[in-house]
Amino acid sequence: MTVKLYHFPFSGPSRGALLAARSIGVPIEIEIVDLFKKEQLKESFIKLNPQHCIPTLDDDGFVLWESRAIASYLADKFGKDDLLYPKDLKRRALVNQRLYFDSSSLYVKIRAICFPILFHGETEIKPNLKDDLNSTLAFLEQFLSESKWVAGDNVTIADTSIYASLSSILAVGWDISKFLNITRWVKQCESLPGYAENEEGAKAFGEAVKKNLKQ
Ligand SMILES: N[C@@H](CCC(=O)N[C@@H](CS)C(=O)NCC(=O)O)C(=O)O
Repeated sequence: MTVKLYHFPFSGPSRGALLAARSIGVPIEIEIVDLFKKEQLKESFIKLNPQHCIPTLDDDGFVLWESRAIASYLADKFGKDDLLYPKDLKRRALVNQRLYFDSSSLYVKIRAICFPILFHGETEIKPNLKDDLNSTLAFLEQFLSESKWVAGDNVTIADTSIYASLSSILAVGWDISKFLNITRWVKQCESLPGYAENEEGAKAFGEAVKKNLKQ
């Protein structure tokens, strides 16, 4: 039985889970849950995931949500080796730290900028939110000044998660030119399996945000 992912390409977390799955190489059956049509509130979906968020994974009846938990599970279960999600205690802890950095800081700052513009009629990015994101990006810049990828010398699920988040704001046109290591890493991420698929969703997201921004 294939693994099923309830997915919406607009969503950074959803793309993060899928980008991880593409690097892992596990075949995925995708079912689109259109958040604009509120399909996540259908009874059948709420039965599956009472928190009604995407991404949601269904692996032969084992249902899991939270994009980074999905990426970790898939890497542990289907990874050909442990490069993407190391078994070594300290290397794994570093990947986890970067994953938590994404979920509790980077993605949160990006969402704080984009959601009011997408859904609440804002037409400008507030300067404090801009500074907030750039301060967080400065930490990412520091991580990347110490290693080729965000958690060491090879790609891990921290890269796929963080790249899926960052690509959303890059598609809005965020200037990262002063972050030389992030710029280098973003270029490296073009080699990730599923990169084009992620870009497509990020682009749609970016266009929707830009459409509501005052020129
Ligand atoms: N921390 C979660 C965030 C998931 C999330 O917020 N998903 C949003 C789309 S970006 C969603 O499904 N919203 C619809 C809802 O909650 O009803 C993850 O990483 O998976």
